[in-house]
Formats: sequence, C-alpha cells, structure tokens
Amino acid sequence: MPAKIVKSVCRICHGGCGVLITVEDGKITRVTGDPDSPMSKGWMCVKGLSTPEIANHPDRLHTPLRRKQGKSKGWEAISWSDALDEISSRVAEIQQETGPESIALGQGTGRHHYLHTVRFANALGTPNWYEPGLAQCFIPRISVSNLTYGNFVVGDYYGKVKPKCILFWGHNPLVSSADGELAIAAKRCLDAGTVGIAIDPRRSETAKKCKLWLPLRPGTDAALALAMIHIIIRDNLYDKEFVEQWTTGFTELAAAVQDCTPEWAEKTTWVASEKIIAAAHLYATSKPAILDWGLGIEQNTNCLQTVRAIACLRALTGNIDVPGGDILGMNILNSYPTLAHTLPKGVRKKRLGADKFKLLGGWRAFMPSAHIPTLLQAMQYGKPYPIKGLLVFGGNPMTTVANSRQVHAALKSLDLLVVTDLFMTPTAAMADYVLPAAFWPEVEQVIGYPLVAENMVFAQQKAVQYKECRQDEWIMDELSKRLGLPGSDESLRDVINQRLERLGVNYDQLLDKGVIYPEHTYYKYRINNKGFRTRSKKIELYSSALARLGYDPLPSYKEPPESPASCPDLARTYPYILTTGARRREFFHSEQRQIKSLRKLRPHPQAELHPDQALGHGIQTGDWIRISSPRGSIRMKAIVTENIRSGVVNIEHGWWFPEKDEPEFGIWDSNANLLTSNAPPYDPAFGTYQLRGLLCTVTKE
Ligand SMILES: Nc1nc2c(c(=O)[nH]1)N[C@H]1C(S)=C(S)[C@@H](COP(=O)(O)OP(=O)(O)OC[C@H]3O[C@@H](n4cnc5c(=O)[nH]c(N)nc54)[C@H](O)[C@@H]3O)O[C@H]1N2
Ligand SMILES: Nc1nc2c(c(=O)[nH]1)N[C@H]1C(S)=C(S)[C@@H](COP(=O)(O)OP(=O)(O)OC[C@H]3O[C@@H](n4cnc5c(=O)[nH]c(N)nc54)[C@H](O)[C@@H]3O)O[C@H]1N2
Ligand code: SF4
Ligand SMILES: [Mo]
Repeated sequence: MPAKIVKSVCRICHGGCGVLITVEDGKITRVTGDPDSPMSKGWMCVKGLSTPEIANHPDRLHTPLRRKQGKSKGWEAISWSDALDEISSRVAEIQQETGPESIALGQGTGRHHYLHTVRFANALGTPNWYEPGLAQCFIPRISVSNLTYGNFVVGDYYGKVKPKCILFWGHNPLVSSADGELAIAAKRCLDAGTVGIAIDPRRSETAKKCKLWLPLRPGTDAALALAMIHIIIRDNLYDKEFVEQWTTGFTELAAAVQDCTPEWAEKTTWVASEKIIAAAHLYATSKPAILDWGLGIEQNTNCLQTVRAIACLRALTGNIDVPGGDILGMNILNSYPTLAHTLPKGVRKKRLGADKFKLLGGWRAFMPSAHIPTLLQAMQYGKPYPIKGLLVFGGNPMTTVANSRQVHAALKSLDLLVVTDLFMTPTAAMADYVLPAAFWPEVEQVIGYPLVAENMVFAQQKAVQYKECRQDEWIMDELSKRLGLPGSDESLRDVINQRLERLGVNYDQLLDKGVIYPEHTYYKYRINNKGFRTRSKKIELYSSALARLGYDPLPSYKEPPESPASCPDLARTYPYILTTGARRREFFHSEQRQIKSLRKLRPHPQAELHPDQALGHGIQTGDWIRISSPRGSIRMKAIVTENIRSGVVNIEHGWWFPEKDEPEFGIWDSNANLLTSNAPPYDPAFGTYQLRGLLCTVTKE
C-alpha cells in the first residue's frame, strides 16, 4: 500500500504543533511538522518527533487487563465487552451502596478527553473528579483573569505586531510550550529583538535569552509583584488614561502597596532592589509588552493573591487586548456539552473541598472539581464520606500528586481502581482493571488554541487504529450506555459537531480546512463601549467578586508556610529552599522514561544546586546525591551550576523506572513527591498545596 499522509495536531504536551503523520501498512512510520500550521510553521520538539517510537513501542498496553483473582498474581487479558460489563456493574453496585458521589474520576493534564471526563462525571452523578494540575496549575491563572479582566488573557504570539518586551514570570516556554504558547513562538520573538525579563530562581533556557534575570527565592513572587506595582505607581509609569477609564480600585491598590518598597522586597525575595526597579521600569516603558506567566507562580499556598498581584501589572501598564500585548480570548468554539445541569444541586454541594475552596469546587469556580487532599482522606478514612471507587483516565498520581506515600495508601484502600493508560505505570499496576488507551494520532477531537482562549481551532485526526486501543471518550461513552446515563444517546461526533456549530462547519468539513483562524479582534472592550465582562465592566484592581466570596479583594504577600522565616528550627536541619518540577524538554511529566531516544538524552533524574552549597558537601556534577525534606529522602544526580540562585535546590518531578520490577517500578527512589506535603495550610480559595518553596537539605551518597 502506498504511504498515506494524515494532517493533525500533536498532543504529547498540551500541544499545538501542526503535524503530518506518515502511515504505511497501517503503521505510523514518521511524523513531521506541518509548514502550514499558523502556530508551529513546521517546527516540532524532540518529544513530538519521537511519536512513531512511542506509538509502536513493544510495552504499549494493547488489550484490556483484569487482575487475576485468588492466589495467582498478575494480569489476564479480557475482551472489551467483559471489561466494560464488569466495570459498569461494579460502579453501579458501589453507587447503590454508598451513593453516587462515592465513585471518583481522575485524569491527567490537558488531554483530548479532558472535558469529556467532566461530562462523564456529571452524567455519573458524582461531583468528585480531579486532575493533578488544577489547584496547582492553570486554574488560578484562569480564575484570576476572569475575576480581574472578565476573560482569560494570553500573549499575542501569533499576531502581526511583535511585542517589544516579554516578562516571563515563573515560566519557561522555550522548554514547556505550556498551553499553546509554543517554544518556537517565544524563541522567534526573542531572536528577533524582543527584550526579555525572566523572574525565575533558575537561569532557565528562556532566562538565558533575556536581558534581565531576577533570581528570586521560590514562593515569594507576590512580594516581588507588589514591589513592582509600588515602583510603577511611585515613578508615574502607569498608563493613566487606561487606568482612569478602564479600571476600578486604583486608589485602594496604591494604598495596599504603599509599604511594599523595593528594599522590603529585596529582603523577602532575595532579589537586589536595583534589579526589581530596572525590571519594573523596563516592563512599564516598553509597549506593547506581554506578561507571560507560568506555573512558577501557582504552586504555593498564597497563589490566589500571587496571581492577582501579577495580574494587576498588565492593567496598570495598559497592555490588555492591544496588538503585541496580552489579548483577551476569542473563544470561537462553543463550550463543551459537559452536562453540568444533570448533576443535582444536593450532590454538587457534596463535592469534596467545595465548602472551603470556593474557586476550586464552589459555584463560582471556573470548572468545579474536588480537592485532592480531601479526596485522598475520603478514600483512606471514609471521611467526611467514603470514596470507594476511582476511574483514572490518563494520570499517574503515584508520581504527580503531592505526598506519594499517602496516595499509595489511599489507592490501596479502594474497592475498585480502574486505570486507562498507554503504558503500565506505578499507578496502573495497582488497579483492578487496566484499559489500553489510544495515543494522540489514534483519536479524533477538536481543540482550540491557545488553551482556554481558543483563538484558533484545529482538528485532531485519526491516522491509525492500534490493536485494541480505544479513545478515552469511547470508553466513557460505552460505560455510560451500560449504565443508562444521560447523554449516552449522543456520539462523540455529535459532541464535536455541537462545539463546531457556531463556526458553521462540522468535523468532516474542518478536516478539509485543517484549521480555522479568524482575524483577531483587538480592543474588544471598546466596541460599543461595552467594557470588560466583570460586574463593574472595568478591570477590577480591587476585586468586588473576591470581596463577595469572603476573600481579600486586594493582593497581598504571605511568607511560605515552610521557610527559614516561618520555621527557623526546621531550617537548621533543612537549610535550603526546594523547588520541584521545572520542565525538561525530553519528558512530559512521568512519561517517556521507556522511550530510548528520549531517555538517552536524560538517562537519570537530576537535581540542580549552586556551587555555594555543593562545595560545602563535596558534591560535583554527576555525583549521586540524596535530597531530603521533613517528609522523606530521594536520590538524583547532581548538576552543580551558577544558573540557579544560591540556596535553592531544584529537582525534577515524575520519575519512576519502567525498567525496574512491577508493581513499584522504583517509585520510592527518585520521586519528587516523596518530599512534598499535601497537609494544610492551603491557598484559601483554591486549596493549593506548596510544590515550590519548601525546605530541604542535600548529602553526597
Ligand atoms: N512535585 C511536582 N509535582 C507535580 C508538578 C510539579 O511541578 N512538581 N506539576 C503538576 C502539574 S502542573 C500537572 S498538570 C500534573 C500532571 O500529572 P499527570 O497528568 O498525572 O502526569 P503524567 O505523568 O503526564 O500522567 C499522564 C499519564 O497519562 C498517560 N497518557 C498519555 N496520553 C494518554 C491518553 O490519551 N489517554 C490516556 N488514558 N492516558 C494517556 C501517560 O502514559 C501517563 O501515564 O503533575 C503535577 N505534579
Ligand atoms: N517538556 C514538557 N513540557 C511541558 C510539561 C512537561 O512535563 N514537560 N508539562 C506541561 C504542564 S502540565 C505545565 S503546567 C506546563 C508548565 O510549564 P511552565 O509554566 O513553563 O512551568 P515550569 O517549567 O514547571 O516552571 C517554570 C519556571 O518556574 C521556575 N520556578 C520554580 N519555582 C519558582 C517560584 O517559586 N517562582 C518563580 N517565579 N519561578 C519558579 C522554574 O525554575 C522554571 O524554570 O508545562 C507543560 N509543558
Ligand atoms: S511542543 Fe508539544 S505539540 Fe509541539 S511537537 Fe513538542 S510535544 Fe508535540
Ligand atoms: Mo500542569
């Protein structure tokens, strides 16, 4: 058979790179960048290029598996119909015995089936679904944008006007291509003369291309942002016309930052005050400018106010919805039919954590979900009510949720664990049933980029059928049919076509077009003087919505709960600041450790530390070291480098070893989340736990 070329969009990370998939004899043999893609213009990263190796990997799951009963160990292959019949009857039994909410759904980050999982949870009548990002990732940025500007904002990377300046705050898009702001887009801007500022404890790949690097102490971003607001107001650098006409609460904000001088911030953040002043001046005087924020600002227990403080900077400088600045999303897709109306009000109220963390699980939340530490308690101790079953669609919580030991204990307490994945993982190895998922070139969906803003729409097209693997949505729909759930009469195509309706195309027609990318409308708030989508129709520097919810309407700084200042005694044993999870180009979270070409590039887990600390412990690059926190200890190889602020240790997350024995696969050796805590305090609005800005120490092995 001649080779077939299928056009699609890569989803190994959150995606966005347009691709051409070569299929020969029903097998993926090559994946290359699509030069016609408006986002990636032919570029792809090493992960995307390794797609054929992942797709055809001998260890891929390819048939449903059931744990053997009785004394015999291991798995038995079963048919899809047996697997689905058995799982659906177990789910029905549990729901009948302990209530619909006693079944929880889990998933991983931003995959093709993300919103379908929410739909399935609503149809099942359970308010308890989770994803290991959410409170720790992206939901704070989305929610704060909505509260402050009435809509989500993204950097204008793909428009005609290029930004003069980009302030990268806790973000390393040159590696992470985080949510549609692809590495190549950020790199091209910096290479073409855009001036960069990086706020990051590491001189990351992005920071290396920036004019200014502010190496702050992890977890202190709010102090830095408040000082920058202070400087911008003090030095009259704010956009007076914009602030006057389009914002509320300027006077209150100015009063709140009165004492947040650069000298105060220097003591807190460890960044020299002159650098803070230089960064504030450069950002405020370069127009247009993008403020590109990332995960570094969210994984702390003061994340609502941290993200709020940073959000105010865009408004003070008038960079909102201007060409080459930060633009409000166009949201050209209809919203996903998540069947939210089918979840009874009484059940919604039972969502674990919703009573406390209103912006994660309450009615004002962007996409209400359960609070993970509260969910784990319910699995392990049955309080406030029992969670008996968990169905995970693409997630590896044994490595990606804080406090892996408790995750392990909680998963062990379940009556039913079902995991759908591409490979056997430490999480899947604990399951009663393991189901083989289709990989991204084996599915069909539509996706709007950048995520949440949805300024352009791509089709994910199915290139091949791989053995018995099935798209997650299909698995959920088949379970729905067996359980007679609402929405089970609609096919995935129906759902996709509902989303496309307002674009006047169906899925087949979108395949012909490939991508829909309408001209961007800037200055949307000026059209008919309609303003922003907040109650005051202005950008809310003072957030009336937060005040109504009982949260502080003005941003503020709080010292991290585990720090030299908060816990001086603990800091004598654990004198360094630990940050975790800065992304590596070769891996997506816990994935790809079995992919030879990628593992060759990064064979071992690694920790970065400064020569100031390494010297004292006799540590050199390449040495195996132990990193310990008050919760545990793990081993990694040292990278001794000046590209990290002195006193900070950064460790990779997601490590397990597919080459080691099942079921544990070396999960207790180098897993960052053995060092993190999921105990309170949490962010009061999102329930976020601290993954960046903890205490640790190191020793040579
Ligand atoms: N310490 C620390 N922990 C962190 C972070 C950190 O910075 N530090 N970051 C957090 C963040 S931001 C996030 S978003 C989470 C991510 O957490 P997870 O989403 O749990 O991370 P992954 O390792 O990507 O797990 C996804 C699993 O899904 C499988 N998979 C891939 N594609 C598919 C598919 O199409 N269908 C199915 N069914 N399975 C698929 C993969 O093989 C893998 O086993 O981790 C969080 N954990
Ligand atoms: N290759 C690859 N790409 C990915 C992922 C992956 O696992 N691998 N994961 C995806 C996901 S789910 C996400 S959420 C995004 C995340 O992608 P980004 O938003 O870019 O976040 P990170 O790379 O995790 O962290 C960004 C920077 O924050 C710095 N940092 C650490 N602590 C702090 C702090 O307290 N304050 C500040 N200001 N900076 C700090 C780190 O040194 C790092 O350079 O990436 C996505 N893309
Ligand atoms: S950046 Fe993401 S979407 Fe692009 S090729 Fe790499 S993994 Fe795929
Ligand atoms: Mo994430």
